[in-house]
Amino acid sequence: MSVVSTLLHGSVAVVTIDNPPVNATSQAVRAGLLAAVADIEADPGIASVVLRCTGRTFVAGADVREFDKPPQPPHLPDVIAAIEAASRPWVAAIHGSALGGGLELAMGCHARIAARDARLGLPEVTLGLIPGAGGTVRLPRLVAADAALAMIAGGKPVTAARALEIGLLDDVADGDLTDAAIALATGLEAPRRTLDRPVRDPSDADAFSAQVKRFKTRAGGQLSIRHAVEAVENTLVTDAAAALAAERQTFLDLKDSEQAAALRHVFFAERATLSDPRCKQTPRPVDRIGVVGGGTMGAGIAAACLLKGLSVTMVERDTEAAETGRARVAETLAGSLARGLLTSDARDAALSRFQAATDYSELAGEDLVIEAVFEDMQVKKQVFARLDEVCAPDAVIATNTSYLDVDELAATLRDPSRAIGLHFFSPAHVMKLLEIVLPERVADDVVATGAALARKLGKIGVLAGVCDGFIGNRIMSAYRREADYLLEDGATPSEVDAAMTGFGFAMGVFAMQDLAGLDIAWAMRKRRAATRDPSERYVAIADRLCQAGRFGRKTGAGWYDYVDGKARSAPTVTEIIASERRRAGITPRPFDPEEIMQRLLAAMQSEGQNVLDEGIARNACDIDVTMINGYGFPRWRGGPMWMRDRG
Ligand code: 3H9
Repeated sequence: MSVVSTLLHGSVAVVTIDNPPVNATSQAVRAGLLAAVADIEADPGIASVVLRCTGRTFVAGADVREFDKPPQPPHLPDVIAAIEAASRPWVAAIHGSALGGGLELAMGCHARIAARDARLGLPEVTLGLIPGAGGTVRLPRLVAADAALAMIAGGKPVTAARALEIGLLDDVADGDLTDAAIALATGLEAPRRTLDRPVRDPSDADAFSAQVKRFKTRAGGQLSIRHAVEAVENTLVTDAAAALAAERQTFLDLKDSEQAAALRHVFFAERATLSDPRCKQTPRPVDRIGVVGGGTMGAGIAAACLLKGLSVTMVERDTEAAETGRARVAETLAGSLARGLLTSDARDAALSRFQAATDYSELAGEDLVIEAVFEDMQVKKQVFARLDEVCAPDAVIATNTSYLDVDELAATLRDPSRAIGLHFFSPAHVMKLLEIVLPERVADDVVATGAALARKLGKIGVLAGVCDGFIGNRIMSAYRREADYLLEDGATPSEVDAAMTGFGFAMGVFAMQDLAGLDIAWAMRKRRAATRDPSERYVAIADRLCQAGRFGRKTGAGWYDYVDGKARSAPTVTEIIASERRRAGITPRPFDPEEIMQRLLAAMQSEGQNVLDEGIARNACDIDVTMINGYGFPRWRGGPMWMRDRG
């Protein structure tokens, strides 16, 4: 069967692309489309054309797997040009997603109609690219330049309703999409070519300049965003042919860039984290979730589940704590409502699926229960014991611990095979990463259940073995330790933080500690002091800060002083660092940002290798995905292990 086929409905030719999984414009599709154009042009009986796809989506873009190989003709811009130049009108019928080259194809058609739940976007920047088949030239001719810039430089798709509102779609279909597209095509007399339209200036010139500036700032070191902005600016002042040529050249240059290779690596790595055969087993049900603990983490987990349509019962120790937990959940959902992420009806529906209780017996009917109580082994063991009593025998019992020994916890259950670690990141309803921690005796279908929950929540699940800190926190501890060494060796907190933000982290390690609070890590260090290897280098600067009551932003002072919420370098900290250097007999020396980053990266990579050697992570890709989605490692650099392996 050909990947592109044509059927006649009266005088309307329906051209169908069938290239699973996402109808990417692979070479065979491009060739098939070009042949279809030629056949249709040669048939005088055809009055108009509908372009549609089978399967779950319209064309989701160019075939990313082809980007590592030399381009094969026919090239997508030429295929789109042939469709646009056709003598009969073509209508794109969009279901699922029209992304990247898929949307460019649709914009080369002479009209567009979409199913109500379709999404349209140009996500190329997220792959280190800009659109390469006319997207930056055609979109600003269909929609105002500000809306075009938001889509091209932001990379986020828009809903069908929004696409209709801004002029990207001609219609939205509620019934059968192909029938509606045929009706639309039948009513069109002549092709209206997008490239013949004038560019649509921004609705507000000043706001547009500010938007351009915002994107350039947000780009940081990511080249694709910067180039995307420049391509739109160029389209507004250049004729279409010159703008197309410039866009194509930039696309080809970026396609071969290190950043695009890194982002492609991340794209495929994120989709492969749950490829373990256990994740493909039939999972246990995960519709009804129990959460023990209504603190920040518990409430965040509850909200994450409610936002994805699950039912949640939260249990707290007393009525007051249950009420506080309920209020936290309601507040989180209100925040999502305010940001337009859900409607008020959906919020009300979510709240109707939620109850906060004080009696563990309320958890008897839940499919999976996650404990999110205080990070203390004894407290967590008590919770597990209660859960073992009340939960159904096949319910999965999960812990949200970020460090503790999940094997030890699992062993407290009569059936340890139903225990698993589900390490969410805060805020749990926002952060994409979910470490699925596998104790030794976990049942295969419990692993599948953890994976199924990650998918349901729209999170990237990464399988991790049991150790202190699993994948992410363990690597994080190693580079934090290295950052402390750097301080003692001569760098300042702000130099380390600036090196990290210069590298692409949103925040440096010391500013981050100030945000999270220094006291929890201090308490942990004190607990572990007795078991510390005395021959290992230990930097006590953070302890000295805590002894001085500097717990971070919440106390107005930590690694920095905070005045009106702004961080300033702190003379007290400078003194503490100097005295610790003297105590350790270290003569400080200057560090440049490159050396700082080299040392932090080397620490991450070497701990990453330990994590691999011990089988805590399945592969290096999972480590990269973890550090990017849980710890702010810049995505466009591909992750620490990718950087190491690229040399
Ligand atoms: C572009 O278009 C450049 C043009 O401007 C210029 C050209 C000249 N290629 O995500 P899923 C695979 S750049 C190859 O789990 P979902 C994916 O690896 C492109 N393969 O499904 C996975 O494979 P496997 C711009 C692709 O339902 C399977 O499909 N477009 C591609 O959660 C299912 O993927 C994009 O960036 C691809 N383009 O989400 C869109 N896309 O089964 C990227 C997916 O072996 N794609 N695969 O693991 C997506 O955003 C999502 O896949 C989509 C479906 C929303 C479509």
